[in-house]
Amino acid sequence: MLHERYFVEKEKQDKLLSTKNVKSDFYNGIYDRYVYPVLTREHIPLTWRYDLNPDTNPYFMERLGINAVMNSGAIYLNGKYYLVARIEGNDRKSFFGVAESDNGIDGFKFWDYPILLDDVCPEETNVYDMRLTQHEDGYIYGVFCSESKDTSVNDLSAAVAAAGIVRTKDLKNWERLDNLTTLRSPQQRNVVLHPEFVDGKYAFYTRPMDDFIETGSGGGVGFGLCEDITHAVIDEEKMTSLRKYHTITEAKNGAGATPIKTDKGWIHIAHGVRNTAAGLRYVIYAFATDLNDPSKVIAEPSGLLIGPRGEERVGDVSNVVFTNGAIVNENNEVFIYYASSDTRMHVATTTIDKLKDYVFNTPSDPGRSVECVAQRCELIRKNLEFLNR
Ligand code: M1P
Repeated sequence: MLHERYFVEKEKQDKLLSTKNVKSDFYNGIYDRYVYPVLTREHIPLTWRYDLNPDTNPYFMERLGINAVMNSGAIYLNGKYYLVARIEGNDRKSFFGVAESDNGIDGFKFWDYPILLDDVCPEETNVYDMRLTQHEDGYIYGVFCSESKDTSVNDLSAAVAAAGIVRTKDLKNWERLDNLTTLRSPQQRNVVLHPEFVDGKYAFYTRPMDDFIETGSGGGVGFGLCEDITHAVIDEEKMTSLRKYHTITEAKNGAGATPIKTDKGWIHIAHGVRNTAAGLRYVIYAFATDLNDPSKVIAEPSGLLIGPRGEERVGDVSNVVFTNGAIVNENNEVFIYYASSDTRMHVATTTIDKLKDYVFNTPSDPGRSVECVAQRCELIRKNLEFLNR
């Protein structure tokens, strides 16, 4: 017999999973925000957390609790919206689970089991933030952060970040490939596989780092090519979207969702980080690269696209929004999935036309207050002229 509390918790969860999402009253003309998160720790199946047998769990306690559901890769397959979520247990270890929805904005439900990766890296302690790429070679690739203890220094919290690579055709059977090696960068995080071959090679957006937290000399989002995805080695990394002084990317930045192909260029939705007296602030920004040379930035709207607002500002790591997945459906609707404060997942929706208009027609950052005011005055002048015509 099941514990009576099981039925209470099950009913609460069923209600949560069947709650219809609604657009919030936020407006900027670029995208819509939604009132409810699409995934939270309360979405995790009870079978993943409780021992349902009253003989071994008479108090119906959570035996393996979940702390957060966040940074999710996203893919659209056969009319369904899939998130490969980063799920963090109470034990601080993250892992991946597939959640599926019919419409991309609500009803996300986890499959019966999380993803059990092949245990090929004995030193690997933690895995997180998978980016999914439907590659033209026919596979779906997942590129994620593979974190290990840094045993070269006498510091218990020192870690090394590398890019792990898996591939699948159905999100069910995953083949683990060698971790990416970047010959010029000691650490990597926020690595994304480009969906098409470039010069006949696999192309990765990288994030060169000297250290686990600090990017050090790493100047921004990098780009490199490799011949063999099963033993991926990148020799040269050139820079794409740069970190810049007194901008949203001053402290660091990193590739986010797999780039979206449009007739005007590849649209990238990435994250930028700056330091504040209250700690690091993570926001989401966008830029475009050349269709024939996806490393070449051709448009970079000024400032942030999505910043943490309201309840999004508070969580395990407050003042953070972070994306590693977006979906474009057959109607050219765009679903940008983002986590807030390393705690829960949200969606913002827009269209390819709006995203192109935003990326290619929003002025870029002139870099100095005086020039920014001049830029704004010019907008005001044209508006007043228009209003008084
Ligand atoms: O805590 C905020 C984010 O920090 C990291 O991003 P970055 O490598 O740019 O510092 C990531 O670990 C990410 O998971 C996390 O959301």
